[in-house]
Amino acid sequence: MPEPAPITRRSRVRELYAHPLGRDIVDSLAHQVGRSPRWVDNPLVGALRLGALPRLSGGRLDDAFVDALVGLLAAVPDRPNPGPMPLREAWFKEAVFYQVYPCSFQDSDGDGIGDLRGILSRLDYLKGLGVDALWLSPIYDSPMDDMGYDIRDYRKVLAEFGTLDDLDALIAGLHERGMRLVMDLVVNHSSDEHAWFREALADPDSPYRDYYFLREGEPDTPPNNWRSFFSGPAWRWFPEAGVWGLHLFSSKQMDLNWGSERMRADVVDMVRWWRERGVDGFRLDVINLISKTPGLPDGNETIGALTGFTGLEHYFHGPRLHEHLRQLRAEAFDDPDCVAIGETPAIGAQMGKLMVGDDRGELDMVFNFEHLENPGRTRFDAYRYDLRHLKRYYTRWQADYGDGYWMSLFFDNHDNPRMVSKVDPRSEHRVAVAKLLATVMFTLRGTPFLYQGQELGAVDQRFVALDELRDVESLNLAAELAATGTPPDEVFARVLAGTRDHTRVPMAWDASGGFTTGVPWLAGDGGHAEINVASQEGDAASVLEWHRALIALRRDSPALVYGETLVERSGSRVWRYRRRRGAEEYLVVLNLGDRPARTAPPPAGAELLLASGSGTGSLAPYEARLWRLG
Ligand code: TEU
Repeated sequence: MPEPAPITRRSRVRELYAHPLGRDIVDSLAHQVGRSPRWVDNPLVGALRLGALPRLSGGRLDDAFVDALVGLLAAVPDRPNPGPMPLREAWFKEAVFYQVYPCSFQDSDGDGIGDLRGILSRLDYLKGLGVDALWLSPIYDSPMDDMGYDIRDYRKVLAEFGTLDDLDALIAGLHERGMRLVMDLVVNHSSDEHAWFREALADPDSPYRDYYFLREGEPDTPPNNWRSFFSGPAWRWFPEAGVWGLHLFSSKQMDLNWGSERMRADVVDMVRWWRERGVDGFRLDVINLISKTPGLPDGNETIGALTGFTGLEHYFHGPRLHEHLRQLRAEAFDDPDCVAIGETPAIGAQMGKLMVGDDRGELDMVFNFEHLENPGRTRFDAYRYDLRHLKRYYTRWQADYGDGYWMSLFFDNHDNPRMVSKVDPRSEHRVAVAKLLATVMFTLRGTPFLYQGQELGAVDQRFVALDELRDVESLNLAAELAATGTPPDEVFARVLAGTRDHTRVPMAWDASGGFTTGVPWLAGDGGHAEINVASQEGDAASVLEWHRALIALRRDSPALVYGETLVERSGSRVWRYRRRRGAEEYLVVLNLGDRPARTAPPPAGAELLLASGSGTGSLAPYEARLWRLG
């Protein structure tokens, strides 16, 4: 394959689109402004030169934007297409993962905060559901400014969660049951209370000084114009040391400098230490953000306005990202059985492939987020999610990811409201929507990741006031909106639409809660008292039993794990696809809307395995059906 020509101002839009990063950027911009990326296929659009975009966009894009784009693509070398790669089998492709949010899963000592002993006591429930691997959100020692994503000591367990002995017991408990443990690895930043940071701040000559981005200066002028994901500037002034410190997230989450070789070596040591404790893999928090453009130049204002995050182009896919990931893989997760899942906000399919390709030696899977919102929408918009977007998105991704790349499949996590509520908040549709989403997750190609409570069809919490919320992102956003004069009821409505606390409420084990004997740290039960484990267990019509059935089926069906995906033609409101491997074949038919829909019957001889409605004739609203064809 010839090396593609470098992208310059004279390049054409179609050349930009042929570059992996360029393509993702175009797709993502199209997504943000609510347009189909297919406009690039129009020969007139494809022939446009990048340098002409400012004039043609009527001022929405400026010259600085084009320069930023060109600079970005130059910093990320393209790679020749590796050609077809064989399908590699692996435990983590066959496994069902389940994310536990430690604060809210099970409290064992009545302090209202979930803990490791509590999780241990629920392993049989998870095993019974068919879960193979548990992903634990951070349990490390932390001041909990961002619920543990601000780590004070990477080798210690937060006292409220238990001890290292409890963690060892959890690992043993999982392994005895044939299950595995994936830990959250948060190394884009550490807490400002981490010993490295305290030493770096206290002593300009400390070897830890270059573990972070600390810049001397004046209290009124931050070193650049970057914005934090959690509102406000990405810089905090430390008057005691006369320095600014970079924090892309909260002001207590200081970004680590991956340019420091010693810092990287310390991270590798720490990861190896966890590996030796028996951990089977890692979910790498915001791992695509670790490499920053040297010199930390100002972000382009147009990109800032389009994305809401000024500076993004200088770190979302930085110049040394792939080098750092390869080092981490080679030195810390050299065992192919140790799974590495990257959490990668703001990247698209092509950049994802650069990290997970079997030829890359980097990660095994990434979490992308574009399917979680409809085009033109953000998490803080209150709207009904249109499932036709999900169909388009997954159809595209499944076709684009050949055998050499593997996808993660997920809807709920600790950073997003419940997908069921976003699709249709009306309680009469809850069960059908939850079953439809589960059907997609367990029958498409990719590894399913359940989030606690999703298996029950849990819905958003009905918070009634701002003071019920605990999440730093929500509270900062509320303060920012209030400061710009937004009326209080509007502030609350906006924050409520997207608050991460919706999914952080305690797990509902029975009608009275069952999470704690004390007062829960965050009020709520994930919806109504009737959505709980006890009321669904053994009820064949329940969302929980639907999950159990699908998971069991997937376990025994290589076609559902490794098979090719063949999308059938249908009206836009219906999604039909087959999964096939050798002689084994399945057909999935889904009604994506809230009205009945007609669809062709399955081929003669098909055996109906599961239906969330009647299984014959027209599809009921959101009905999901699954047939075995051969
Ligand atoms: O999340 C990163 C991330 O980009 C988001 O999902 C984030 O919650 C939000 O959208 C920013 O606007 C990871 C963790 O999952 C999250 O809980 C942490 O707060 C964050 O990183 C920082 O560690």
